[in-house]
Amino acid sequence: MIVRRLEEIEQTDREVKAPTFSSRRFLLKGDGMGFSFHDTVLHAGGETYIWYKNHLEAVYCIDGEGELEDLDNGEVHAIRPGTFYALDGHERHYLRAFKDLRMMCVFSPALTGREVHDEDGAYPLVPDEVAEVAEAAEAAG
Ligand code: 9YT
Repeated sequence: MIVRRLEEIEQTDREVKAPTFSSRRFLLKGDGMGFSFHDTVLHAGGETYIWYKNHLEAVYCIDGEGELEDLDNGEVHAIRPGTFYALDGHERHYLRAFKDLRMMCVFSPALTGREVHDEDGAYPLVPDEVAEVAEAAEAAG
């Protein structure tokens, strides 16, 4: 069993600080669960462009206020505590925080912990995941 507390993660390499958000990674690939789990705070006033073309992400808001703009269909969704969304179609989107947004995020495949958003707003895959995704795509035809 894995038991961790936020204060043990803050200010360690499990806390990744980006210009518009801070991501505290409770579970990473090395923990062997098959997904990663993050407590992410998007800072008030920030706008983040995201396109997770290599990962699936599910997100649950527990605090704050903001919006999600789906750039694939132009829809804008308010985000408030209790809002959940899942990027099951690798949708390109903007996240805007009007107040600090606290989001619980699950990624599959798991992040290794080294990733930072690239110029496309994505997290790159690590080499063995590139092979796994290629195999899955081949199997799906
Ligand atoms: C929903 C969200 O906060 N996305 C950006 C950051 C990502 N969740 C992460 O790396 O924790």
